[in-house]
Amino acid sequence: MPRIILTYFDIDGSRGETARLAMHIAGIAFEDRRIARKDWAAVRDQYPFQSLPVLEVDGKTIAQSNAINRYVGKLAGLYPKDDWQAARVDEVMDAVEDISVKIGSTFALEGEAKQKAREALAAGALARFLQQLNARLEAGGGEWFAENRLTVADIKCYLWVRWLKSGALDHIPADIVDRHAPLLAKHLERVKNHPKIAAYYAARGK
Ligand SMILES: N[C@@H](CCC(=O)N[C@@H](CS)C(=O)NCC(=O)O)C(=O)O
Repeated sequence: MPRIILTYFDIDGSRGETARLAMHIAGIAFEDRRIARKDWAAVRDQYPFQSLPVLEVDGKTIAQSNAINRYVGKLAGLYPKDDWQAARVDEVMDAVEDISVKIGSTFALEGEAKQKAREALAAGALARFLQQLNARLEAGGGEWFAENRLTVADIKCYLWVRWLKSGALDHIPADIVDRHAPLLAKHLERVKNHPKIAAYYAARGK
């Protein structure tokens, strides 16, 4: 087996978590290297693109979360071999990146500017995005995005929806998913209750 190190921040979510979960589900041994935010500035230049996650396999590194998700997804059997199904997985993962970047751009704002930007997102791009993603899920049969089974797209989407529904984002109503994407709300529960995922978070006390 190759020696695998996944480096990400010390949080149980966001861009590094899909690969972590995929490797846990498949029982792939890896070092879960977690960087504290306070240490980041000192080590940032060691990493390609000065960002995380980064995956190291037998001493060679690769960055960019979706590239990592595809690679790990293939190792874990959670990425389709069929090209069309694989493209459907890629579409969802890239779309989640797009909307995450849009939401992320509001983090630098303060006060009224942040409120306005978030309310505009909630009423516009985010609502539309949720409806589109809901439609994609429906096109895949309603339960999973591709191949009628769990793939890395489901994991990535689950993590993003979990974040949205957590109420952690000021000025974005926590019920936005239920209102615009009822299938995604059910999908969240489906992925959350996957035995390996439920056991993983239970072991982490989450
Ligand atoms: N397109 C990149 C974005 C990576 C990214 O922005 N990562 C964030 C954490 S989720 C990061 O490293 N932030 C630290 C910084 O920008 O200094 C990917 O998908 O991996």
